[in-house]
Amino acid sequence: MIRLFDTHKIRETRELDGMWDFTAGGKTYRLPVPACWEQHPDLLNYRGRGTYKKTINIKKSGNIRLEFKGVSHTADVYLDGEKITHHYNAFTPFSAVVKNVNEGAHELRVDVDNSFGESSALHIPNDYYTYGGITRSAALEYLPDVYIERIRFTPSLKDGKWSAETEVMIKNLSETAKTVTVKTALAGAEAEREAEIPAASGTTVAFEQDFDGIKPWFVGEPNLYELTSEIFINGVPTDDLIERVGFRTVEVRDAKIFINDKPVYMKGFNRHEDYAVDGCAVSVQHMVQDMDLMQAANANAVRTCHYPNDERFLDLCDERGIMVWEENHARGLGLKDMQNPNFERQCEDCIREMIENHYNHPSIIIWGILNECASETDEGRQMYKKQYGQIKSMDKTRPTTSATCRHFTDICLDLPDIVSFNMYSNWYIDCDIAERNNEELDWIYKSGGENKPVIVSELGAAAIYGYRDRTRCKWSEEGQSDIIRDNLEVYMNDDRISGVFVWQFADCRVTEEGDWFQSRARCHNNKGVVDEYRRPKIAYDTVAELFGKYR
Ligand code: ADA
Repeated sequence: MIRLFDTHKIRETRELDGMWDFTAGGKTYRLPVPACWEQHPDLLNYRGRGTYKKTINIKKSGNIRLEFKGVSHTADVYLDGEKITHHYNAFTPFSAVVKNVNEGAHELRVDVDNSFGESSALHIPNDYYTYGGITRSAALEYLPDVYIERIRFTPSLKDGKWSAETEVMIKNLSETAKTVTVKTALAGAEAEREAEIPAASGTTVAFEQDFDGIKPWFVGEPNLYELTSEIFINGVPTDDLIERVGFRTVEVRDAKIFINDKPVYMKGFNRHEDYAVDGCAVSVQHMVQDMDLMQAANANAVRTCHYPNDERFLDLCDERGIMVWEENHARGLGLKDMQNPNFERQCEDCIREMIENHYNHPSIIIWGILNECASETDEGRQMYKKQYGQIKSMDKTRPTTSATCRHFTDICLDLPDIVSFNMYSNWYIDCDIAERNNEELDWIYKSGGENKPVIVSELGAAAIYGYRDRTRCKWSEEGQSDIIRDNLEVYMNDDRISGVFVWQFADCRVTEEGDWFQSRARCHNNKGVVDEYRRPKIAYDTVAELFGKYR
């Protein structure tokens, strides 16, 4: 399943999910797509290359588009042996358009690589696992010569009245200019315009409209609208694209976050896309289970640490009225990692693909970048600045942030709209939490964060599921619960703080490479309040209690 709603009524599409041939290490398998290859008993720790193949039957000659929602982490795609695209990064979608494909059977091949090395600046040995495979859904689309590539929907609120700009991006694959009629329909309002699309090029058709009787999207009030765009040539409908949008604004002022002019407080979890043996190919039913568990714990927000998420999860957040902090892909990269010759380009691609693909989700209210990277250095600062600049050039409507652990040394706090810090009081450092929090906030205000909202982006402690100990020692469920309780009591009762995100929702696998095994029992990050099978630890109930009690 590609999305949680239908994105086309006119364009013909077909999902490519199912069984594919797979070859690795000289052996051939039948593997499911989407899935991680680590689910196969031969490939539990396999890091390297693998080749997926599938015969696709094209039912009418013409243009096609092959869309991949996620391949981990590098993909080279071939149609009948001819390379059609290359893509890096497990966590962003990509597609390739192939013109004039003949009716009949064709071989689709995807060479996948999940190895670490210089060519991969963002997937490195880390405190989460980089799996291998076609890990999110794939689809085949039949495209007419003139087709709708994307829609951008930007709502605004003035004096209690909603208006919006809808931009329809149209592409022409043919060698002659084409005249089309573009029509949109949203919340009972229709719009129409003629447009000339130059040969082998594209254009954007924009509509500005006022709307009456709108029910806005808000936290816990997930009012969504279907936005239909269609193109007609000589009165005949030839292509369409449907989005699901919400009317809401996000603003940051007076050190607070506002949605639709109302202040909001974020009570959230950090969530990795990782589920026991499924790895990062989390199924829809498990996404729903995660969301049910998070909501039952009174959360109203989620941080997609540390990469863009599956669009179906974002769809779910839209549907549930959950606030999302979506993040580009980068965790714990020191200056040396950031100086990898591929780093800047790979970050730029990731941010572009994240915003282009996820712009219309009302649930996304913050764009985050570069979790715990080299924000204490001048070279690092240049890269933070560049990435914030790129985000603002693509989206002026959402605030930005970055989770820092460079306490007292970070020189980038003046750059984002929101300051966020990760704080493991009483796990990594034993201290008086309230005192430590005051020191942190004093430093933030003196270092560029004055008048900005502040979020505690991570707090937490580890526990091994089922390990109970009446000494309440570290690694026991009791110890984890105590630490989380003590931290939440301080932060949630501090009016200077606009939100808290517990690290983390569920235990996740980490790489054995990079020495993570030394501090990560079971080669898992065990700070989940549920384990990797979603079995709740004591801390789950503690979070539910405090999230329910405060704010
Ligand atoms: C960091 C980091 C997380 C995780 C966490 C931990 O703050 O952002 O990805 O590694 O620490 O468990 O120590």
